[in-house]
Parts: sequence; structure tokens; C-alpha cells
Amino acid sequence: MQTQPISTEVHEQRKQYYQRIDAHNLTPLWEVLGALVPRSPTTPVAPALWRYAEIREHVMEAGRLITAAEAERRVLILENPALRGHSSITQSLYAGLQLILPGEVAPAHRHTQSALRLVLDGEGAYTAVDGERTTMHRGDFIITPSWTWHDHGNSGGQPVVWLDGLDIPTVRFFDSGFAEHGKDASQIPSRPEGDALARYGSNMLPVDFHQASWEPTKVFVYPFSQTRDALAGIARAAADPHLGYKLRYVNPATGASPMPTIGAFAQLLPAAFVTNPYRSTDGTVFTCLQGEGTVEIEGQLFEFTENDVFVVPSWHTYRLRALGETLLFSFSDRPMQQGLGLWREEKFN
Ligand code: 1HN
Repeated sequence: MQTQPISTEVHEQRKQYYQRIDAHNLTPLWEVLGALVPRSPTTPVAPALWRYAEIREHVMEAGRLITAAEAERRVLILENPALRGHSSITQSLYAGLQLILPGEVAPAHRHTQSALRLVLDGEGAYTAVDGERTTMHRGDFIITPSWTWHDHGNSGGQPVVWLDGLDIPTVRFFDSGFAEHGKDASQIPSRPEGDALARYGSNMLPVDFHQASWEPTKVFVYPFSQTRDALAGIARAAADPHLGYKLRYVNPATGASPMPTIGAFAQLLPAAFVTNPYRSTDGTVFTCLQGEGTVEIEGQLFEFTENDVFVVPSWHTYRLRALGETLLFSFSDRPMQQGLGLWREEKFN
């Protein structure tokens, strides 16, 4: 950018010119070009952490103030501290903690926004997706792809809390949001529990089943037991210095992410493991399923333990440190960025 000094006369002429064109909704590019096309990402998103032990009681209090039916979804949104009022945890993604009490139903609806759930606390709830229920267990990764009917219920005896991740800011950006309410509060199951996982998620597929690369998977639950086994299985070999043992969830029919807008990952860090510094352009939401540790994000240190949620903004260098053996779940907009040719990462030593 040119930094030549200009006379006060020219400065004044330009200012008056900007005011004259302003009335026509015109503005000069040269005053904003540097900010529009930065040399590297300049995100407004702030690093942040939510300590589950500190916020759990606030989530439970919502259960005494409003029913799931009245709220439709009883959720406390995890708002990025630098994006308050935007219902966003990153520029493209939304996150929240949803509570469902014994006997409650969160009524059936569908929308073009894609959603994921990561079960954190309590047992006995279920989610139904397009006519099939799945009982939710801690650590299960459950998806409701765009325009799939979904409702939740709790037939157990404990409050159940899960982390919701949605592409709400992305759909808002595209102005492509549609939604519908179901005619019944709960879908009547049309398939037995476990059908989709057996049919589409057992290293086999129905013989005449084919999907385009952008289509979401029919596997709508990735049980934690399988994720844990896979991570334990790869942890017998050497760890990646930047990632530890990290796997991405996939649509087994295509190899792409389970849903086109959100990528999800599970990561095992052995006790005392410290990752080498790393950054990528996908701002990422993490939650700790097991263990405890610290994350250092551009010099800011956060301690995390089970069920804590933290966010690493785009292009922020971070380093994870595990105390005991630690298992992290994470999600980001990586598949969108990769599909558009925008995604970059950098590994430091
Ligand atoms: C939604 O449908 C759920 O189905 C949770 O559990 C959170 C936030 C915004 C819009 C729709 C759910 C949501 C949501």
C-alpha cells in the first residue's frame, strides 16, 4: 500500500468527495483494500473456553425455568466473547449446550441447517433422525443433516446434556434457511434402532446404494465405543507430532465428511503428550471427553478438563498439552473450505 504523504488540501478534497459519493451508496475501495484482502487471516473471533463445572448449574437452572416443549430446544448458546449477539462461536459455526429432562420431548422439526450432537452428561435420552431412534451415550457423535426430520426425548431418569454444533452462521450468510415443524411432536419410528448403522456403517453398503460426494451420510450415529477402539488401535503405532492420534469422521459411502458443511474429528493424546505448534484456516471448536490438559493459543493459556469446550480461531497457532491420557472431539468448517480450495494449514517444529 502506498504511504506517500498527502497535502491537507488533497486530504480535504478527498474527504469531501467521499461525502458526495456516500449519498449514492458508493465508497472508495482504496481506503479499505488492505482490510478486505489481508496478507493472512485477520479473524474477529477470540480464543475462549467454557468450563463445564462452572456453567452446568446454569444449564440445569434453565430446566426449572422453561420446558423443552415451550423452548422447542432448551439450549444455552456458547457465544464467542468477541461475537456477542451473533449466536456464533466462530464466523461460520454455532455451538450450544442442550438440556433435556426425564420425560421431556423436543418436538420434531427440520431445517436446512445441519446439526451435530456430542453427548456430554447423563444417560437415557434419544434422538430420532428421519424415522430412526438412537439412544444417546456419552461421547456418541450424532448428526442431523440438512432437511432431515429430528426430535429428541428423554425416557431415562437423569437430565441429559449434549453439545450442539450447527452451521447456522453459514446458512445465514447464504440466506438459504428454511424450516418446518412436524405434525406430531415425536416421529413414529419407521425402522428399528441400529438399522442405519448396520446398513451403511459396517464397512458394507446396500448393493444398489450410491451417493454423490456432497451428500450426507445415512449413518447418523457414530458410537463412542467405536471411536475409542479406533483411537486405541492406532495408538499402538507412533504418534503424529502435531496431532497425536487424530482421525476424522467420514461418510463411509464417499470418504467425505459426514455432512458437507461441518467436519468432525476425534483425537487421542497420550499422557504428557505435547503437540508441536499448528495452525489452520478452519476455526475449530473442541470438547474434552476424557482426561485434562492445557491449550496454548497464540500465547494465551487455557486449562481444560472433561466436558469443557474451547475454540481456536482461524490461523491461530495452538499447542495442546495432555496431563493424563486425553481424548478430544472437535468440529470445524474444514470441508467447506476444502471444497472451495481455501483451506490451509501450517505445521511448526
Ligand atoms: C436445533 O434444531 C437443535 O434439533 C438444536 O436439537 C439447536 C439451534 C438453532 C436452530 C435449530 C436441535 C438449534 C436448532
